[in-house]
Amino acid sequence: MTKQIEYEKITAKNLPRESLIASGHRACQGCGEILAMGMVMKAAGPETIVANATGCMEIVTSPFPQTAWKTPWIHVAFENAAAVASGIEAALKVLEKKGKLKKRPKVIAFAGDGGTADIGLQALSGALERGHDFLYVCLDNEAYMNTGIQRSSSTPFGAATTTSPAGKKSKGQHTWKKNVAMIAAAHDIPYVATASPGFHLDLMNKVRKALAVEGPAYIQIYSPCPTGWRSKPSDSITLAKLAVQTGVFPLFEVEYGKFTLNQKAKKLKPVEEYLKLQRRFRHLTPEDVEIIQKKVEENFTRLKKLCELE
Ligand SMILES: Cc1ncc(C[n+]2csc(CCOP(=O)(O)OP(=O)(O)O)c2C)c(N)n1
Ligand SMILES: [Mg+2]
Repeated sequence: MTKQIEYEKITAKNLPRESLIASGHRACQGCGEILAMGMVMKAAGPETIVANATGCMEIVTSPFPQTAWKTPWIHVAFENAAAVASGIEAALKVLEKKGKLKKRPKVIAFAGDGGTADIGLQALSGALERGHDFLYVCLDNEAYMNTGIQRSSSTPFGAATTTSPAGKKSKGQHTWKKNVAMIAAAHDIPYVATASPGFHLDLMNKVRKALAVEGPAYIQIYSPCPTGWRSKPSDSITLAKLAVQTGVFPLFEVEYGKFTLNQKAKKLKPVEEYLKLQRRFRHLTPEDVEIIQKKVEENFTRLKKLCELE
């Protein structure tokens, strides 16, 4: 039998009110990352130490000499959020052993998809394997947005970015999105999940579960980026829902190795509904859309099998 994670559940009635990231930060209108990060912090609460890799979120929340952070926060290099979080966690355990801490604070590492799927993957794998008690959150806006919309290995097939441009000889990104949540799950850690700010209660309860387990947890959060995706800022939440409903970014969790699908398994909406709201995909032909549709369905079927739904 799978172990049950005991945690304090968040419902619409007891939503945490305290915002731990102050308004006045420099995030773009409709930014999914800042929205998601705010939700994570509300669920985590003030007794939390944050290590934040270079990327949009570090830049927009800490323009010198100001900070939007109300918790202890450290800016770390592009590649080492997981390594720094490991060090903080190890130091906290020493202080606890020496009786110098009443209660051990939670440790959260935030990094973008570039900082996670590309340059920080080795540090992430090491931290998961060593078993540190921390939560790693990947804010996945599917490109290197901070430095000017360059493709990452988390950029989806067909998306135009500045380094995978669409034109006569190119259809944009020609590789499929790397699935880092599955890579994290392969480390056999206590908790892995995907989440979307379009489903805020699901997201916040996943954070609660991730912080309730002893050992490493990983959450990949889908984060719409109007600037990089060339979508309307007012469509960000619609996109955050459509990505899930079309199966492009399915919601699932892995608790002590057991996979669960966190959305209706029956009928997916056509991917076209999702693609057409973003100008990064506007060059795609109906044939290209069909290729993406097929791949999404294949991936979803594979996930349902892991969740023992097929
Ligand atoms: C070693 C190193 N290489 C490159 C950079 C430049 N750099 C800073 S942030 C960034 C992209 C961040 O992308 P991502 O992690 O996806 O976060 P986002 O900005 O999209 O939130 C790059 C390339 C750096 N800071 N350090
Ligand atoms: Mg990114």
